[in-house]
Amino acid sequence: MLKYGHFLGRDSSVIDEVMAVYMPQGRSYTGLDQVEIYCHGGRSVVTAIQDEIVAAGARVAEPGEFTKLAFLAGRIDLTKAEAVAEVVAANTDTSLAAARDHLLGTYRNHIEELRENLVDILAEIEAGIDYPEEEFEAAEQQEITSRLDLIMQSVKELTATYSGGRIINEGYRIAICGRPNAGKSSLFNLLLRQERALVTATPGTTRDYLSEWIDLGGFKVNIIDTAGLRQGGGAVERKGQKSAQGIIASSDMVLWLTDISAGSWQKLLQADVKTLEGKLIILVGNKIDKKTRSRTLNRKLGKLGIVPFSCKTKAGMKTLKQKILGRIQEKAPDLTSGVVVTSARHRQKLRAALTCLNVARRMLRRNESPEVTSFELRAALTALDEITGRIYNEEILGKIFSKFCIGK
Ligand SMILES: Nc1nc2c(ncn2[C@@H]2O[C@H](COP(=O)(O)OP(=O)(O)OP(=O)(O)O)[C@@H](O)[C@H]2O)c(=O)[nH]1
Ligand SMILES: [Mg+2]
Repeated sequence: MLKYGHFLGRDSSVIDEVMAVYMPQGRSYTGLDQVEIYCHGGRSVVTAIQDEIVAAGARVAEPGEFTKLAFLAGRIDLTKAEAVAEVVAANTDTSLAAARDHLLGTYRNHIEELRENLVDILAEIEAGIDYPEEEFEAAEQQEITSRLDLIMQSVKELTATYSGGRIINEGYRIAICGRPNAGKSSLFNLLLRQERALVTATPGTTRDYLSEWIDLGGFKVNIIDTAGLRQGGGAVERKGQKSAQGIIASSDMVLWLTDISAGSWQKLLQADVKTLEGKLIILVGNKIDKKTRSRTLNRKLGKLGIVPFSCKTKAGMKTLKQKILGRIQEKAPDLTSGVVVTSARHRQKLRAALTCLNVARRMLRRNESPEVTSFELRAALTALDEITGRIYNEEILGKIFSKFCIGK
């Protein structure tokens, strides 16, 4: 029952007009007896009420403590607890959708199913240890191996979703690169819809890189404006170029800008592209507005896979955005299945499980040492249980919940 009343201080003065609710043990978020007080939202009123409560003997909760209590009370598993933090941190539609699926338990159920299948196999192997006179027949061994294969396949597939899951959680990194004066900072500002980077006609304007976040079609994208790459330049510019190389290496995609109004741009581009081998690149032919007879040029650029573009007139913006989005979507996971690994911690545990399963499978195939097989299967089981929190220790919990904000 939600009650209305006044919150009184120690000196009986009214601090605020509030509503309060009592949730009994077992029927609250934490699973414990819980009271919630709804006051006005101002900073000083909240602090005043908090001070009174603390003076009466309470203490302020640590980051994530409410969710940690819910986990310890067995109300939610670790994947759901972590999903709470993901939901709070989600700042695009896709990251929210992934977090919500984790919260709803589809992901947990998938891991639990793998676990159950693993437990079944383990039981049969351990029965073999206890009754060594009943050796596995070839057919039986074959059957267990193929069941193990299915589990391993699932673990592999799940681990593979992380490359897309990481995009959802940490964002997609796009470096804007090219020769000096190509218009990189102009494009950066356009994508950001804000005059963030300095734009001048002098080549070598950008030295230090600039990094900002944008939402592109529901994806969290980190765009980085870099120093133009060329031979020479002063010491500062050279340092900027060095950092640009590092940014290219760590980015998921490179937007390579070329000033197609400059002479011999094609030759330069050919040489530049060679240095980017192995990277996902989108070539942008900037300053198309400076060219007359742009139709023939457009066709030529199209043949070379270059997006005709102008920062000045914004021509080509739609095509460019669609092209970028298409590339992101190729990598992004299908969220409808709800089983996407977005956490580096989970991926690490899945990899650990896979390593153990590999050893176990080898032993099983050779019909060797059921003790070792069982040991490895148990280790794999532990790794899965550490994802859901069937097995945990204070260190794991500390790491997970310290990332939460206070009050969650
Ligand atoms: N006509 C025309 N000029 C452009 C276009 N894009 C950029 N410019 C001009 O080109 C010059 C360089 O633009 P910037 O955005 O500073 O180029 P940058 O690649 O960041 O240059 P650095 O930081 O020096 O490497 C500026 O004078 C811009 O106004 C375009 O599409 N058309
Ligand atoms: Mg610049």
